[in-house]
Amino acid sequence: MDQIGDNTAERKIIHCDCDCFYAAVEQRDDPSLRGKPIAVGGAGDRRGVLCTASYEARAYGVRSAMPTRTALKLCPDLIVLPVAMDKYKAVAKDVRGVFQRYTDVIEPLSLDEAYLDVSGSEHHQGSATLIAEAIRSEVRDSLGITISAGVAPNKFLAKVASDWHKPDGIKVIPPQEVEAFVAALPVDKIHGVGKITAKKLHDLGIFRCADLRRWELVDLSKHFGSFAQALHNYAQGIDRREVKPSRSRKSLSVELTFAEDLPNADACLAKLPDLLARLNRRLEQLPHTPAVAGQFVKLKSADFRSTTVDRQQLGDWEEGAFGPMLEEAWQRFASPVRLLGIGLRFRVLLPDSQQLPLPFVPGSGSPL
Ligand code: TTP
Ligand code: MG
Repeated sequence: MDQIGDNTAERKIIHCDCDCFYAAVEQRDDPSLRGKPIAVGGAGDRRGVLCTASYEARAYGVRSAMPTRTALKLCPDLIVLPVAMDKYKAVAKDVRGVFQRYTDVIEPLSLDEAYLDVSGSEHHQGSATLIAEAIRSEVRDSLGITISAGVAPNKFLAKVASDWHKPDGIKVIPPQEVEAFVAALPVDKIHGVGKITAKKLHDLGIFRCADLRRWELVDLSKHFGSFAQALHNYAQGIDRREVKPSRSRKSLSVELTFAEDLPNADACLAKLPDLLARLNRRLEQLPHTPAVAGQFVKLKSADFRSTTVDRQQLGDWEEGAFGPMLEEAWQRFASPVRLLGIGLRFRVLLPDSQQLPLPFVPGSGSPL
C-alpha cells in the first residue's frame, strides 16, 4: 500500500471559518439579538431564502439556503434580518487584518473563510496551534465574533478540522495523527464529495477513508473519472495543494452535478438561473471586485467527457452570454449531461515589480 502522508507533511496549515458569520455580526451589533434564534436573508412573504442562521436557530433545524417560509414554520420566533453586505465585508476585512499579523500566505475562500500557511512563521515559536489560538482570541476580543480553526499538515485536513468543533472551536491534527484520523474519516467529509458522490461511494461499500484506501486508482477512475486521483490521495492523507495568496486568483466558477443526467439542451438551459444565482453570490463575497477578462461554461457528459466554451470579455460580463455558450457546449457531444459549470476569468494582478502594462479598455473602468 502507498505510504500515508508525504513530505509536504512539514507544512503547517490553518483553516479559519467564522461561525454563522452574517448572523454573528448582527448579534454583535445589536445585543438584544444575542442568545436568540435569528437569521439573515430574504423576507418570508417574498419567497426569500436564508443566507445563514444563528446557532440558536440551527437548534430548530434552520439552515443556510432554506426558504425563509420553511424556517419560520420550524421556528416561529425566528427573527429574520435583511442582508447588510457592506457591513459583513467590512468585518471580513478586519478579520483578514488579524490573519495578516501572522502570515502573508493567506488564501481567502469566501468572505468568512481562509487558508493560512504558517510554515515559515516565527510567531509563537512557530507553533501553528498557538497561532490559531491567538487568531481566535484576537478576533473574539477585538471584533466581537467567534471563529473556528483547524490546524493540520495540509489544506484538506485543515478544512475538515475547522468544522470538527464548530462553533468557537479548534481541532489540531498533528502529522503523527494523520494516519489514524484519516482512516476513520467518513468519506462524505471529503471536500468535493457532495450527496451524489457520497451515495456512489456508499453503494460501492466505501464509507470511511480506510475503505477507500483498499481501492486501486485505476478502479476508482472507472467510477469517479478525474476526481479519482484526488480521492485516492485524500484517503492517504495527502494533499499537495499550496495555499495560494488571493492575488493569484485567476477565475471564479460554480458547478452543479446532477443526480439524474440532463437529457437535452433545454434541460441544461433550465439550470442556468440556479448557476447564475450561485455565481453572483460567490462574486458578491469576494473582498474586491476583480476586472473580468472572460466567461466560460463547462460541461461534463454522463460518460465523463469534458468540454469548455470560453469567451473573451471586454468590459462587464453578461449573464445573457452564458445561454448561447451553454448551447454551443451541448452541441459538442449532444449526449446526456452530468455536470454543468459557469465561471469568470479575471485579469491577473501581478505584484508591482512584475506589473505588465495593460491597455485601457473602454467600459471596463480604470486600467489595471
Ligand atoms: P458559511 O461559512 O458556510 O456559514 P456560516 O459562517 O454562516 O456558518 P458556519 O458556522 O457553519 O460557518 O458561510 C459564510 C457566510 O456566507 C454566511 O454567514 C452567509 C453566507 N452564505 C450565503 O449567503 N448562502 C449560503 O448558502 C451559505 C452556505 C452561506
Ligand atoms: Mg462560516
